Amino acid sequence: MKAYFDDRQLGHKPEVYYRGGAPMPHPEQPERAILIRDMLLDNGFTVEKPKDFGVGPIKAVHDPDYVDFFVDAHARFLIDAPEGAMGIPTRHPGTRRGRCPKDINGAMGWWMTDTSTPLTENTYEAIYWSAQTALAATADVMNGARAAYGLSRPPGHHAMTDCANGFCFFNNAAVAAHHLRGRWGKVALLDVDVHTGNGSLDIFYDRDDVFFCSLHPDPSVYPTFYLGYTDETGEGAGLGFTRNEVLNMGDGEAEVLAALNRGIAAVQDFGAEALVVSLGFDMAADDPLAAVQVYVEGFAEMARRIAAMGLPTVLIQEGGYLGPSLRNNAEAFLTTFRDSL
Ligand code: SP5
Ligand code: ZN
Repeated sequence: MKAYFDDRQLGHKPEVYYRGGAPMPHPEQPERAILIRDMLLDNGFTVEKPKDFGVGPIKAVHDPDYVDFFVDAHARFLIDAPEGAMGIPTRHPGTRRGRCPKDINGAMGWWMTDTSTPLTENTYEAIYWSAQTALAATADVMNGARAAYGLSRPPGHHAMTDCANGFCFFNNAAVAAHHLRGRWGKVALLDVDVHTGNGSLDIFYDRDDVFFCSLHPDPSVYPTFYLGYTDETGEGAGLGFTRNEVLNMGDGEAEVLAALNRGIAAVQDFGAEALVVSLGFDMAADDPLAAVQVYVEGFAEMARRIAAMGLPTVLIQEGGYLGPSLRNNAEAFLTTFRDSL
């Protein structure tokens, strides 16, 4: 199983975001990716740079104007902001009626729904190559590899077709899932990051060709807030093709693995021919954003069960923050997955 990563993904450098009304150190740091990349190399993985698949596959799941906005957004923001400042919106439209203004502060609020996706000098380059990394892993699987891992960073699963949130800009896993449709008719996206894959849910909500299942605690308690409830099962042609496996805060491995089994069964009932996994390690008990309690052996067991599905599989990195066990958990999941193929 090959892995993909590009150093340009390190260029996004968020410092703070606002939580509970206060600026907090931003957990989504470039060191996360360095730590996982070094672990991969120490374990004999080949880590390749992605080739450039262009902006087309990104615009296949995102509003083209949303994608283009990021190209020069930080440069435009700096015209009237102090040198080195991060672009964080403070005003939001609250509706899609209306228009995106030319004013950069208005435009930031149009395309972002929270303060956790600050624009920094090289944010566009980082999110572009994060998506290319996902596409390289996807292409590898489309070309016949049983599985591939995209060390995407910044993460993607909170990003919707036209708005950034939850540390996410381009929805790497959604780009991958849609791209897989170029070879397979039925694709599943299984999201085991501890947070709701609200962006992925939204992108595929009315589609019957990509089945989406996310595991996460009650969204009203652990704040994805707006999406991820059990009764959200899709709409229109997509009715029955979305599934939320809702956990409780503090759940242990038994509950998480039981939810995973239900998710796997649902993916199999759908008849998936290929699989994308939104792979967060923030289910860890000691993650800085901890909400449930998975330990190193739990991650290995998740890997075994997902690998045992026997599907062509693209693993896309999502969350998982700089806690004491991040490296061990990533190592347990990825080496066990590789050794189970
Ligand atoms: C990709 C990803 O993992 N995005 C995460 C977005 C998380 N936003 C919610 C953070 C709420 C944190 N509550 C934390 C309690 C820490 N003690
Ligand atoms: Zn997460």
